[in-house]
Formats: sequence, structure tokens, C-alpha cells
Amino acid sequence: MENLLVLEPATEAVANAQPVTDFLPLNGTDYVELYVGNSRQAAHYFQTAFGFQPLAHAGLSTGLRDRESYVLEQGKIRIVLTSPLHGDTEIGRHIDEHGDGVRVVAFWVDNARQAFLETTKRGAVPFLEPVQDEDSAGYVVRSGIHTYGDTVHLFIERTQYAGTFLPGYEPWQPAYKPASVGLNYVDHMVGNVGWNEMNQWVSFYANVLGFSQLVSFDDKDISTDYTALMSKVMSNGNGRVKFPINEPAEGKKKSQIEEYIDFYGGAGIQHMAVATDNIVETVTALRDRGVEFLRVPEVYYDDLKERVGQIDEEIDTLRSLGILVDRDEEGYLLQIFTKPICPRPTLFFEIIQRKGARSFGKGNFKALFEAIEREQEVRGTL
Ligand code: TYF
Ligand code: FE
Repeated sequence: MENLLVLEPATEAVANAQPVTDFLPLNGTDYVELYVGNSRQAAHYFQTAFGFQPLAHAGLSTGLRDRESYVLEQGKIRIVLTSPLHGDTEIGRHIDEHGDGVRVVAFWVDNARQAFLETTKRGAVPFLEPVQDEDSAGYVVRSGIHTYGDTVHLFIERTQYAGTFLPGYEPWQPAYKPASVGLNYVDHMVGNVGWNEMNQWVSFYANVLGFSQLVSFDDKDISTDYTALMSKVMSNGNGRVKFPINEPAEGKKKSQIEEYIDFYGGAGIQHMAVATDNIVETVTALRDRGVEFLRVPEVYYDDLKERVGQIDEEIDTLRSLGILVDRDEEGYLLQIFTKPICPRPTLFFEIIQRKGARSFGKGNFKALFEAIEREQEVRGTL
């Protein structure tokens, strides 16, 4: 990934916070942990449908009594799926309140104690004081802070660790291993926050984590008949971690962001965008495996060439798969969105392929949000 970021004029608060040196160097996303009702079945789904590879496991067999976790990987993406083993746990309460959802977005750092100090002294609410865990493969230091809703960020220092995942986990090597679908890395993770809360979380990422604002658009850019939202994208210093933050805006009917907040029971992760080098192959494989995607109307493709110019892909292929295209000053991108992956209309995935573009598909917002509204209509939640 490129190290240079194009910064548009940011709000004053954000501009003033541009750090001279990065006080929170992040090597990237270490893992994303979801709390789910049945981690064993969810693991099977992420293997079978999304092509994640089995990596590690912790549970009764490793001495845990309160939880079972499966760790899966694909490219540089690691996800952890965790379920409680009895009632009245923090995990069970999270699931009761939010349904299956993202609890942890963990960052890979070189110094987890320093990350904790630098962020908490700037006002982060501590979640996990630095702890060191070890096994025969070395040691790992972890620490953590709270962010929006019940979501937390962990800092994982693994420079002195050569094990499979983390101390306490055993390698998970089932015979069942469906092939990868070519997902490579986490491109961005999007948070939905409540009414008028976007700017305070933008300031949080600027002032507490040293992020800066990439691009911004307001509800005039992206309000359709029903869906209105505002969004700002925050990025860490080296651009490896990007967090768009959405808030609902007034529209004719209920904003998709408000729908999320209602069903999730507050702020949380709305979508995880995962990158591929070949979106046509990846989406073909995902569709074959039963992953369901949003569809835009056929007319979207009629003027596509006019809108984005020359592209490497066949428009008919993109049309049949439902892949969207957008262009910016630096290149173009291809993207597609799954339907929500759980019963509540909350968490979904985005598959993205960047061909130079560093934006987020603004030109697709109208068609995309209208597709989301049709789903809301089917759900009866508009
Ligand atoms: O991450 C983004 O900004 C794009 C667009 O509910 C987007 O993927 C924004 C909001 C939304 C769905 C997609
Ligand atoms: Fe996105």
C-alpha cells in the first residue's frame, strides 16, 4: 500500500492535530474479532462461503471455561470468532444486545505498552491494561482502549512471538479446507455512530490515535430519496488503517444508518472491506459458494463506460456479477457489497479491488444506497 496520502482540507480540529511524528505507529490490522452465537458454525461458514483458512483454536480443549474461539485467515486478514460457553458472560451480553457483531478491531504494533500510554494520556478510555502472555513460542504484549459503542481496539505486540496466533491458542488443522477466494487484506472498516456523533469520533481518531481525515462528503452528496448519511474517512499515518465513520442524516424516510443503530443497539462496525487482486474471480467464487450480494439495476451498466472510461474488465462480466466501478483522479476501483451476514440488518462485507484509486466509490453511492433502500423496503424497516 502507498505511504502517501492526499489530504483534503480538514476541519480545524483535525488540521490542528496533524502530528509531526506518528505517536501511534500501526503496522496494520492484526485481527478482527466477532462475538457470535455459535463460533463453530460461524467458522464453517467463513471457511465454506468466504474461503478463510483454519488457523488456531482455543476453548475447552485448551483449558478455557468461558469461551470458544476459532481463528481463520486469508491473505493478511485474520478473523476470530468467539462464543460463550455458559450464561452471564460479557460475550453473551454483547450478543444479546447487538446480535453477532464485531467486538475487537486489533492493531499490530511494535510496542503495546507505549500505544496504551500514548492513547490513554490523550483521553482514550482504558479497556485492557498492558498484559504479557507467553508460551514456548515467545511472548505477546496486549493492551486496549474503548472506541464507539461497545467496540474496542486492542494493540498487539508480537515482535517476540513465533507461535500460530497468540499464547493460549492451539493450531487448528481440520481436514476440511475449502480453497481461498483470493482475499488479501483489510482495506477499511466502517463505523456507524449516532445522530450528530460523527465529528466527535473524527476528533477521537485525530486527537487520541493521531489519524487524519482523508476525504469528506456530506448529505448533499449522498442523500437519495430515503437514505441520508454523512461520512468522513480517518486514516492512520502510513495509510494502512482506514476508518470511514458514518452518521445518519435527515432524509424522507429512515436512514440506513439509523436502521443499523436501531438493530445493533448503538454504534458499531457496519462493514469490513476486504481487498482482492481479481474481483471478477473472487466474486465468481463467492457467488458459487452462496454469498449474496446487493444488486443495482441493469441501467447502471448502460452508461458505465461513459462514466468511468476505459477499464480492463468486460462490462458484461461486471454486469452479470453486479460489480460496481468508480473512478477518481488517481485511477479506478471495483467494489461490491454483500447483504447483511446476520439476521439483523447490521454487519456486511465489501469486496474491493483498487486500480490506483484511493477513494471509496462516491460515484456509486446513489445506485448503492437505492439498492440498500430496496432491501429495507423488503424488510419493512423504511
Ligand atoms: O466505505 C465506504 O465509504 C463505501 C461506501 O452504508 C458506503 O463503501 C458507505 C456507507 C454505506 C455503504 C457503503
Ligand atoms: Fe466501504
